[in-house]
Amino acid sequence: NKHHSAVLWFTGLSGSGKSTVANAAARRLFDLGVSTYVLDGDNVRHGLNKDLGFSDEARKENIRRIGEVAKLFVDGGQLVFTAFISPFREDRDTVRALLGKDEFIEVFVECPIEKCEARDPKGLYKKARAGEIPEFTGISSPYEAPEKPELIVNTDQYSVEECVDQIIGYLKEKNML
Ligand code: GGZ
Repeated sequence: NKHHSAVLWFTGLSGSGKSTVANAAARRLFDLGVSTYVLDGDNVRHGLNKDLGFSDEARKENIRRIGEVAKLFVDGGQLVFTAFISPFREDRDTVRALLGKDEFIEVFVECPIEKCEARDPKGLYKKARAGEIPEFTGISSPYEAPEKPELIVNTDQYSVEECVDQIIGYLKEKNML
């Protein structure tokens, strides 16, 4: 079960499917005998980063800390998935620079905002439209799509399992599995 340690850094809008695809990929890798760890809002924003909100500065600090934690996991030999909006290109590039070459794999979880808004699994877009959530990504706070991500998975056109296939395919192609 040799694999190269790295972080697969998912970025995309709320409701684009980052956590869903990351968890499905982790599950598939587990079945292949590869241990992974998924960092997402459930285990980071509710714990380590529960002091942070959603201002630009708070998001920057959120991503900085997640980058540092991801680096620790990578140093420990893990394949780690992170699933955060990470809306700012500069903050993602700072994490990229923190990690070694080939250790940071930026995965753009692409989905049109109209589709994310139609899914609205937590009713947050509805609240944001009603002005009940200030600074909501894609509505009243920016999202800067990656310019040169290592990988793009489109959750509008492909199923979760097809997106996982693309991720596993990438890792195999790079001899990481
Ligand atoms: C965006 C928000 C906001 C605002 C709460 N803007 O769909 P979700 O619920 O589960 O994912 C979103 C999550 C975003 O947290 P991240 O840590 O990924 O964001 S960032 O990387 O920008 O720091 C959403 C919920 O938190 N949420 N308020 N204003 N998403």
